[in-house]
Amino acid sequence: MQVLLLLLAAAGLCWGQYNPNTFPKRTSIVHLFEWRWQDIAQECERYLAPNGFGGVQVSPPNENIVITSPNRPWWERYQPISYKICTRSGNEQEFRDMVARCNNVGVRIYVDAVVNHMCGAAGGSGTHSTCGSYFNTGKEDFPAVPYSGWDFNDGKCHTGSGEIENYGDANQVRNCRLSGLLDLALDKDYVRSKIAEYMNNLIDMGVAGFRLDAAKHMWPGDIKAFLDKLHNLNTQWFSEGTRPFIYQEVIDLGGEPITGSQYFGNGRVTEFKYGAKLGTVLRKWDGEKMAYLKNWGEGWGFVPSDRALVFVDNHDNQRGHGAGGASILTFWDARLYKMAVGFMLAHPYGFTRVMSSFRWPRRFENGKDVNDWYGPPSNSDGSTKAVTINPDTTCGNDWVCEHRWRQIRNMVIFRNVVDGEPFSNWWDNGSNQVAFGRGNKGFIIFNNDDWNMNVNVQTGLPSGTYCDVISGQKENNRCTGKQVFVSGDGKANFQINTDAEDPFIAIHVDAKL
Ligand code: QV4
Ligand code: CA
Repeated sequence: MQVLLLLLAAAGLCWGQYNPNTFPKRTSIVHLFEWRWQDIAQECERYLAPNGFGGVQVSPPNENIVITSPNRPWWERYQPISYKICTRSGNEQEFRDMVARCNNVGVRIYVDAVVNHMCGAAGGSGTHSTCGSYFNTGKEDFPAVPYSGWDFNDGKCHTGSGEIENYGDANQVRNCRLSGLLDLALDKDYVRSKIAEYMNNLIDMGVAGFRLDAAKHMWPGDIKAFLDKLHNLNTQWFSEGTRPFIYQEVIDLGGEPITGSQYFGNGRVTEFKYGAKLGTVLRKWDGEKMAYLKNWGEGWGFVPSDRALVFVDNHDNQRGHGAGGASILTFWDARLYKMAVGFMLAHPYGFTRVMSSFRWPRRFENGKDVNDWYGPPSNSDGSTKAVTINPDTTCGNDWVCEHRWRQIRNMVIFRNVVDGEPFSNWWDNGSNQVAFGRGNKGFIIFNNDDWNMNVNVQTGLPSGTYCDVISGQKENNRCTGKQVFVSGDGKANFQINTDAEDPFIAIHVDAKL
């Protein structure tokens, strides 16, 4: 029996909360930031499933405060009022419909769980919430949960302001208020039970896992206590005994007492060094160059691959919130961004999340984007606009839909094709021209130098003609973009000029003629 369990563990069949619970050979998820549930349901059916996406991270589905100054910022959704499924993205019935329809086409739903706190202390009292539930921040009263003054940390926080003042003090970070947000007393079994009840409600609807917002601000042991109360996933879509996937938002860029590794017992952690460093390398800041990416991953001081959730940018650092700073690449820097996402999806390290954003009127004053608060595209009554699809398959209504960009979508497919294959055949020119393969299934090559590239390198692939999936793809047994000829010895010639629309080429066995 023990031997059997060991074998099962070795085969990766029971890695519990670390396993994203995606369909086999669906290896990435996409964050559809601020999308409505009805749009996500359609996207699962018409785009995500056919293109091999494994799942969707959705914005917080629970009732939040309505903020009118500024006018409906995106961040109001990080200020919970209750655990009713009722937001600008839709109501509970729409949420249920989305979960079922996505699961039915093999696309999983991951919920952004905001459970460290309720709304800001200055929220006031009234029914200015997305479902009209009454609350009173002065009394710390949230009757729709219900939570009362007893359920918040307050007394456990020892800073003068009641705020987190020093990230060098782990007690403050966990027991004081983050940006004035009323901090829940997660050491109380009652609070843990309410959180578990909320998450179990979602699990029973069919969600596959959770992003734990602000996990750094919760004690790992408190998180474990509410996770231990969670149900197994719904057997309508998951096999018996499946645990929810857990990834915790812990910003660990080094130099603080709180580290990502303290949270490994609960699940994966977000590896924020990943996007910060990759952006620095591609921008060639701090003397970095792509040749140094040879030992990308743990070699760069990142958490172990099987504990990492990785991304180039997220909803915070794409607009200067959270961590990462100026090096973070986003859709605003499209050419470098596509290279970064391409590199991430080709590289075996971590479980990958693709960002999908909305456009906002970015405006810098003294180096800060004064419009960083802008909420999703919305109508005059505040309702979120639909994601419309243009004839060329891009999105309308100011939805950026990076996940639909050909280069990014095709690299999501690339990652699925090379799943399980080793990192192999690294090549570099000592500067910013680099290449690597994934066993004998795929190969990618970049030219981020200021001069043209013309090289013969070992791809590790079987001989034949391959379609580059960056400049085009394989359609009706022909290539719509560049072609690459791999000879009998596995070598191929690659030419990438500095004026190329995208200075990288990727080929894989499913795009072979
Ligand atoms: C303001 C003042 C405070 C004051 C308070 C008084 O700034 O000094 O104490 O009023 O009530 C918003 C406003 C912020 C405001 C606060 C409370 O920006 O000015 O405080 O609301 O009303 C998002 C946004 C925050 C936003 C928050 C809640 O990024 O700006 O705060 O939502 O609406 C750290 C954490 C990490 C966090 C990251 C941003 O370690 O966990 O900062 N990331 C996650 C989410 C993020 C979210 C939160 C956590 C909070 O990814 O989107 O913050 O849930 O690095
Ligand atoms: Ca806390």
